[in-house]
Amino acid sequence: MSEPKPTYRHDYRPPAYRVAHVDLTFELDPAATRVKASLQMERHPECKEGEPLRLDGEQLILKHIAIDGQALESDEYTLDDDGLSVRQPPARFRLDTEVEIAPCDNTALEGLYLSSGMYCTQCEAEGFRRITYYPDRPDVMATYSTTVIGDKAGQPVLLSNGNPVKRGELPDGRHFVTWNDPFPKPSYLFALVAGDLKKVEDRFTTMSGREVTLQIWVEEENLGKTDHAMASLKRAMKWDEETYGREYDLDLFMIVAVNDFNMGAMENKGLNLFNSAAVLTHPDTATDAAFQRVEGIVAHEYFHNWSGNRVTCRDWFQLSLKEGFTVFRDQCFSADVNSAAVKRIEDVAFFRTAQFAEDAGPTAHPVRPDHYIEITNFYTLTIYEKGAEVVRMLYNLMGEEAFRRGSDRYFERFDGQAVTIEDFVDCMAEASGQDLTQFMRWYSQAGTPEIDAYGEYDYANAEYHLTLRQRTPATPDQPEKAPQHIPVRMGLVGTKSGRDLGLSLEGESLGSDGVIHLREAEQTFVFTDVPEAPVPSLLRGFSAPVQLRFPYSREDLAFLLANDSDGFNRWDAGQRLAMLALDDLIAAHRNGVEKVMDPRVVDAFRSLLERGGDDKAVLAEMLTLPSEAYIAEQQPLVDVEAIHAARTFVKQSLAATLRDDFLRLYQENESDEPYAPQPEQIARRSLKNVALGYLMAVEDEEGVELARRQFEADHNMTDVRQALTLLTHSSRDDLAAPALRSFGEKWAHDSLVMDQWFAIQVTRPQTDALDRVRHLMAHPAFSLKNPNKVRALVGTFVNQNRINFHRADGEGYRLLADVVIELNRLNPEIASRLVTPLTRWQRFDEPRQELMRAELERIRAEKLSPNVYEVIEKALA
Ligand code: B3K
Ligand code: ZN
Repeated sequence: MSEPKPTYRHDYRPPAYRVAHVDLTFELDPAATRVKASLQMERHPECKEGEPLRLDGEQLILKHIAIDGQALESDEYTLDDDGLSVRQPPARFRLDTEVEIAPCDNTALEGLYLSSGMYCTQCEAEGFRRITYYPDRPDVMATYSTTVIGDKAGQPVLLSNGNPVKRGELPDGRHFVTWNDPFPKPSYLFALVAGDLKKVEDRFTTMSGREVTLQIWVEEENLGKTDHAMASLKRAMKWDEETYGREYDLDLFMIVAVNDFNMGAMENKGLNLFNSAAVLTHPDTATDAAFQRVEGIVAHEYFHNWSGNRVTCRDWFQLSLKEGFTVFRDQCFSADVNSAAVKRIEDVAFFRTAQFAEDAGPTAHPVRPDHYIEITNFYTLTIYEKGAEVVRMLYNLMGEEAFRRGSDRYFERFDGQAVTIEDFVDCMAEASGQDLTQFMRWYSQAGTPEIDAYGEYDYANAEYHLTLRQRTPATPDQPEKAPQHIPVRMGLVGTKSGRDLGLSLEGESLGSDGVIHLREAEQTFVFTDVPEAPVPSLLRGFSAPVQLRFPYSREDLAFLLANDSDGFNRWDAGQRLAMLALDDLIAAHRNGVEKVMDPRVVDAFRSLLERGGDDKAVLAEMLTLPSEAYIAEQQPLVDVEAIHAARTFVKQSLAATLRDDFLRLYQENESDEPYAPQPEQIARRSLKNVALGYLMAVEDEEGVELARRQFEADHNMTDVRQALTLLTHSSRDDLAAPALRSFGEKWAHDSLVMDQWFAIQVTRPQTDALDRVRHLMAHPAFSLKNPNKVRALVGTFVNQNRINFHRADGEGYRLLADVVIELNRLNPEIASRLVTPLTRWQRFDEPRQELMRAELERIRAEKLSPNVYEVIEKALA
């Protein structure tokens, strides 16, 4: 394989030829599907005559090519590995091609492939070129008419985008359906599904009174697992009408559940394809977290119909235009229909762990990258989650009403077009009258800005002086950074009153939202009329995606944890307080000194447990210690063992001291009412299960008995999974082994539950975890070809079992490299994602660095896909 070449954003040129309309015909066959494409094309008026026509195409066998009905001579076009060029097409013409493809050999799961015997497609970003020759780029938008021909017995259901317009019988037991999609779309939104599927149907009346049919298509045995997705879809449709004024546009909206899928789901026009894990739920098989994830993903894909499909991206560098905005939209939706404070806490906890790590590692890139080798590698936390944080900052800068005006403007002005991030931000600037020039740096500069803050109370003048200094560390390709425009939402909490003091900045009231704007490298803000000494509450609600440090004392943090009016910052104060104690314990562990628990942390937790009145869901979050991954992210050099030991010590100390409180909490939140995925129930279950986690941390007889009983009671998957996890992660193998066995037998038929069974076992802290991974990889329910299995078993182990993945003997690294090497051949997209933990080698001690690099080198020696090649080269640069 020759070295893959990067694509640069600055090389963008508009397409020379446009496609007005496409007619597709598929004659399905596992090994030899025939695809006929008829493209109505025309040369762009600004393009010169004689400009060659370039079409993308990969792994296609060309059977026929004609222009305006005239077969092309072999000297009129050239074929190569990535496509074909037609020498001198006319200004306006019809191009007909026929190709053969082999869905049964497609293990990359891009293009047309088979999943559990069913035909399905994944075209974003560049999968359509594996289906037919086409200008496979998002700025070519066409209407589609698609005829699918299949076997009546094997594929009774034949689906594509839009509305079905014709169906009929064919000889030899075959039949066909023709679908028409009247909305011009880029090729990445094309979809086809054919198989033996059953549907659940519902209806939705849009705000203008149109009736839309909603269908969820699944394998027969999953018919009982669609209620929640359907209810979520209807909620999302309503929410988008109310919040953004956006209504659905076709008469039919379909969701299909697919077992083999590279990511969560895909927003194909009118025909969303979903990883079955992202759509199927049942109280017996899915946890509360899974119910909430399904709701969020269903909404996300639905919201794309406007933010992505009606208005799409000009090129893939603009990916965050649709993804950042749509994640922001789904986050707001979930916040509105569940506990808003908990949603924010969960999102930020994840963001600060995973996106911060990405931003600090060798694959760091801006929200709008400048170049890529393989675009599939850029479906990242930076494009999605940081992109969403950037949109959230715009929302907060502008306020709800101006933001809505800006989004209306964006959708109206660019409907049916493929546009850029500037187009979006321009609409926001026009709607708000704000100058967003400096703000645009959020899209171009990689790396997480670090703010060092300090404050002083001037008693004599009743002033508080707050100085903020920002700096963004160097990232690959970007040694120098300019200051960002950072909105810092804040309050000053009076130490006497425990209340927010009014904020006047140099005499002027800061208004109710309390946002200060940091634009310079260093700025001092002087607050006047501050009647008492305050503790500053900074970056409320995580108002910007930055790392903020302030020299809080533990007393300050305990004070904020008790008094801050901002729920998010109360939680954050607790996390900071725990972090200070953890830092001491990590040092003690490294120095071989006896560990002593900080009583201030115990007191703070005790107050939380005793004060009552808190939202249960938020309380559960406040009682949860920072994860090992987050703690690691905060350390200059990661000492995996010290982190594990310190965190375990804190958990056990809290459990031992506050045992009775946790027991009471557990009992108070037990319930046998029938399961419902409702916020109050979810809150109660999470609080009860957090309490059980503490009780099991010390493994006293009563805690163990509660876990055993909770498992046996078999009330719902949330409770069963937590009980089984705690037993499996405890020293009580006498109880864990039979529980795992009976669970595994009971659910052997349910692939999604078996994924959980894998994940529970491979997160065990005991030293046998790695052997279990190797052992389970031979289990009949495991397959390297199924991305969910790979994620559940290998992904969970390498990302969530840090102590065992980072074993000093390097066996964890070896296991990962072995899997990546195999997957590089089978499914490059999954392989390059899975390898991530190895790319973070700089963060560890010398011996581990060497072991990790050696595995990266071993991978590099293989014949690599562009996906894995790009990541490995960056990691070893
Ligand atoms: N747009 C898809 C992601 C496609 C990834 C392709 N490798 C799902 C989503 O963000 O909604
Ligand atoms: Zn998306």
